[in-house]
Amino acid sequence: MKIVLATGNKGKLREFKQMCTEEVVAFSELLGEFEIVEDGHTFSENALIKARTIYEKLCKQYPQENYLVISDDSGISLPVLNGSPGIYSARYAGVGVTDKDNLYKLIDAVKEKGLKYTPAYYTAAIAVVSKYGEYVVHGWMHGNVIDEARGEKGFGYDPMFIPSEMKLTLGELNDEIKSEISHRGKALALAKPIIEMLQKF
Ligand code: ITT
Repeated sequence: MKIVLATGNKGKLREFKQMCTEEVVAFSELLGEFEIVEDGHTFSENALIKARTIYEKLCKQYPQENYLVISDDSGISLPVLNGSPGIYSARYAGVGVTDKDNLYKLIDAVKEKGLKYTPAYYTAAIAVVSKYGEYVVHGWMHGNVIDEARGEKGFGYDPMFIPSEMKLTLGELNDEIKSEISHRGKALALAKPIIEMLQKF
């Protein structure tokens, strides 16, 4: 059974490839690159939309193969902003913007509140779709966001996020440390037994 990642986000791909012991390929290697309309109202709805879309296209294009598709819908939420940007994290500064545009818009929002730092959390919903069924699991990482960007590691909002019990931002910590505590790492730990079970059928 081939494992395919239904994401076009290079930061997520790098983290999944580092966390998965088995071989995983990006959907673009098999289907080319294209956008998926994420019009769900929750992280889990959007994760399922992405995994189903890729699974259906793979079945059509490679009917002889047996695929298991994994997707990730994630984002950062600030209680001081009533949970924003949440499921809109990728388009916080608009459609077709860069990670840096989103990052600096959130830094500006923190500054506008007159805050140096404020609580925040990341959420990840991971969907697993195969011919044996559909599953969704979640993981969270809590911490604080600060009013500046520090470090070049990670991706997205990482340079402004300091995980609980830590002093450095995720922009300053390496991928191995992030994976142990991250929303994505926690969700993937829950998804792994499901993936193993589906591979045994
Ligand atoms: P795919 O849908 O192709 O997977 P995407 O970037 O559009 O890629 P999402 O819709 O799930 O993915 O949006 C997630 C956004 O939330 C992402 O663009 C980042 O800005 C942010 N994000 C999620 N996880 C993050 C992490 O671990 N570190 C930093 N930012 C993260």
